[in-house]
Amino acid sequence: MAFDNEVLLSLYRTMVVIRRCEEQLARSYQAGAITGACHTYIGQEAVATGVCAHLRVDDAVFSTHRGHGHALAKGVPSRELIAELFGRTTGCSDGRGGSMHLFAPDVGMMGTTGIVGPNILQATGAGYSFQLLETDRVSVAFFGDGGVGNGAFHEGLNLAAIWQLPTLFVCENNMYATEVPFSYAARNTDVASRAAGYGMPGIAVDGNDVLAVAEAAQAAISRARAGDGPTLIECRTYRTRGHAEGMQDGGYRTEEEVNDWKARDPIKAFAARLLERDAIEPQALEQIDREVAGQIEEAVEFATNSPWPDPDTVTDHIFSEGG
Ligand SMILES: Cc1ncc(C[n+]2csc(CCOP(=O)(O)OP(=O)(O)O)c2C)c(N)n1
Ligand SMILES: [Mg+2]
Repeated sequence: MAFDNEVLLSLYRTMVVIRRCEEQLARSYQAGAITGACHTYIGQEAVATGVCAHLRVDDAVFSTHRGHGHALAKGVPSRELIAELFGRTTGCSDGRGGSMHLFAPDVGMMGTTGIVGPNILQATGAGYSFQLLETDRVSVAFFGDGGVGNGAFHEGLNLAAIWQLPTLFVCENNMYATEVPFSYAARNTDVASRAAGYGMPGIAVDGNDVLAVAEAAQAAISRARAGDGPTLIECRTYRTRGHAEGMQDGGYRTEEEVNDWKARDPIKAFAARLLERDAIEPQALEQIDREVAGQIEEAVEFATNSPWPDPDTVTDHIFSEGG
C-alpha cells in the first residue's frame, strides 16, 4: 500500500507521542503524582496508531483498561490525558475518571473501562446506531486476548455479523491476561480464525508493524463504511512493561521472552524502515522526537499547575438533578 511521506511521518509521530507519554506516566506514578491505576501501552503503540489513522473524528472508539494509546491516537491531547491521571480539572474527564475512565466524545473517544469485555458490546451498539441513522460512521472495539473468553465477545461478534454492522473488533493479543498465558486460557489461540464461526472476515497481523495494522484497518474500515459489515482483526503484539505500574513483573514470563520482544520494538522498526526510503532523512525523525519531548514536558507542567476539583463538587455528575 502506498502511504505518502506525510502520512508515514504522522504514524511515526503518534507512536512516539504514545511512548513518551507512557514513559512519563510511569515516572509520574513512581513519583506519587498518580494515585489511581496505570496500565501502560508500551510495546503496543503500532496497534492504536495503525487503526486510528483511518478513523474520522465522528467514528467511535471503545477502549479498555490499557487505553492511553487509544485515547491519544483518537485525538485526546497528551496534556488532557496526563492531567486526567493527575486528577486535575483540566483532564479529559475533568479529573474525575482517571486512567480507566477516559472520555472525550468530541473526538470520538467513547471511554476506557476497567471491566474486561463489555466495550465489545458498546461498540456493537454504536455500530447499530450508526446503521439506523444511515451514516457511514464506524465503531471500533479494542480488547485484549483476555476479552476473547468473555461472553461479550460472542454476543457482540454474532450480532454485528447478522446485522452487518459497521464495527471493527480489534483484538490486541499480547499473549497474557495479567499473568495468565493465552495458551492456558484458550485451546485455540488463533483469534482471527474465530471470525469464520460468525461469518465475518478475520485477519491476523503483526501488531508491531504499524503499516500491516494500518493496511488491515483501512480495508476493514472501507468495508464497514460501504455497508459490508464487521471485521475481526487480531494484532499479535506484546506489552514490554508489567501489567500495571506498581505490580512486580516476574514469575509468569521469562526475561528472555521480554527481551526478544523489546528487540522487535515497533517504533525502532518503523524508524528503520522509514530511513530506507530516500525521501526521509534522520533529521526529520529527530525533529519529531524533539517536538514530542517538548510537548510532553509542557503537558506535565500544565497538569501539575492545574487545579484539583473542588471537594464541594464531589457528588456532581453522580446523581440526576432533573425534575
Ligand atoms: C470482567 C473482568 N474480569 C476480570 C478483571 C480483572 N482484570 C483486569 S485486567 C485483566 C487482564 C486483561 O487481559 P487482556 O484482556 O489480555 O488485556 P491486557 O491487560 O493484556 O492488555 C483482568 C483479568 C476485570 N477487570 N474485568
Ligand atoms: Mg492480554
